[in-house]
Amino acid sequence: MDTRMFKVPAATTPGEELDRFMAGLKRRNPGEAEFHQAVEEVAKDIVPFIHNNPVYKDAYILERMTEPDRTIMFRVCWEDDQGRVRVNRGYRVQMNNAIGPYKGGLRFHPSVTLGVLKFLAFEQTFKNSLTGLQIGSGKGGSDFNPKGKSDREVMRFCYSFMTELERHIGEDTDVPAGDIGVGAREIAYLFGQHKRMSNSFTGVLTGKGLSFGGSLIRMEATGYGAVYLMNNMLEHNGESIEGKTALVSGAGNVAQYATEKLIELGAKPVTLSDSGGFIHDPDGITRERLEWVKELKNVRRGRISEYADEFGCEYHEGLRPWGIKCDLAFPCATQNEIDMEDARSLISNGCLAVAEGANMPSTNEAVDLFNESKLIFAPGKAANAGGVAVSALEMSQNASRLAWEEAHLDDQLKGIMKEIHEQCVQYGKNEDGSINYTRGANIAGFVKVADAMLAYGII
Ligand code: NDP
Ligand code: 2IT
Repeated sequence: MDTRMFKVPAATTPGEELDRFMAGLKRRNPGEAEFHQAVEEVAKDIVPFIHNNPVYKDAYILERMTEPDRTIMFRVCWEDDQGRVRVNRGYRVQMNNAIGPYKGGLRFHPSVTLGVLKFLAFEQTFKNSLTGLQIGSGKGGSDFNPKGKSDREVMRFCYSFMTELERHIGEDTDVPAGDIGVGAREIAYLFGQHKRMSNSFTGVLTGKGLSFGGSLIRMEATGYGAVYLMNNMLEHNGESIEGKTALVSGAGNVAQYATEKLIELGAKPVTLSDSGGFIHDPDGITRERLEWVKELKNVRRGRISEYADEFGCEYHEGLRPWGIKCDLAFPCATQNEIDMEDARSLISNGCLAVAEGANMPSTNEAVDLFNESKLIFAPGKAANAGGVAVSALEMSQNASRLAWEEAHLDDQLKGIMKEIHEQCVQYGKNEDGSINYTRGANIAGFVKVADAMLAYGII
């Protein structure tokens, strides 16, 4: 790339520098709204920070961090059960490997575009840095929709997807994992095809089944980690999780295990959702009902509306849960599921704290509103880092061909989330003593990667 594209005239204020930086980014990445949004959320904190730390500014670190090391796009052909030829698009964005091999999930969802994956890969840079482990950042996936497909169709798609991806990944190069639409079933098909093609059994994917190199706690890690971080934030404010009413959105991997940990810690989760709407169970989702949801979503692959039929509670079609009165909120479905209006209702209903289990579930306007209010807000890059952290622990176990015990892994996860909380406090303290976790996570995540990039020279 011609670095002159990044040259900006000397600016006087961080505000002007931010405007110029964002104008350049939008010009170079037209039409990628989610990527613009994710970068802007970070740049709002980083541009003023590097204004005061010119060593990063002079080396164009933020400009380099927003340009992926490489993006790979490829055709994925497969045959459906009717014998028809189907064509999807596959991607892998290898964002930044300054502090470790590229690491991040694969998303299979019809809404996947290059811009969506660039936003996710960019978030991953900061998140992975915050874990304190040796993992760089990446993200990939496809516009393939697993919904309504048979197991064999999903298998054929995964084989075809991996047939191209295999040459680009490796345990020391790039280690994909799951995300929306990619769970235990898909990872197993992908790993099986990689093993066959490469004639090697390595930790090239995480989130694997326990019988072929998977780690205990990985399945639970994102949801549990979000609740651990919430616990850290509440304790920091002299509060606790016990007895709190919680809204959870989503009904997939992250939502299920956030709900499980909330129940275990004595909170009362009252909602779950999917793309059809949300259920409201005012007495609290019990362990038994949660087990039913796991079977519904992971085995039968049904809709959350069936919960309302089964247990006789309300189902709100086409709506999101944020209007229900609560103490805590855990958005665990997808990006931009909390807008200004949702943020306003959470605040005016007295919600104490929000921890983002999903990636970028709040719009930038909603994030600003949360941070200007008394509500305690943890961005996804801090709150959902437990998943990728345990993925890194899976990589360590694979490299040493050992399997660690559940209690040991859970302790490590708790320790990592506590450490993330401390980094946010260190870099995000406001003058009145409150914590801006968004700024804390952005700056702490940035510094580690930026220092490595500076050390390498101009790469
Ligand atoms: P799953 O596929 O297991 O579940 C996703 C859930 O979100 C489903 O209930 C799904 O409903 C809902 N959802 C997905 N897309 C939309 C949409 N466009 N509108 C409304 N609802 C939607 O994914 P995960 O639980 O793994 O991921 C959830 C979020 O957490 C994502 O943002 C992901 O990036 C993030 N995350 C995941 C990690 C992991 O380890 N899995 C780690 C860190 C973050 P439906 O079935 O109707 O589509
Ligand atoms: O967004 C994420 O952090 C994930 N989907 C998990 C990535 C991973 O490599 O475990």
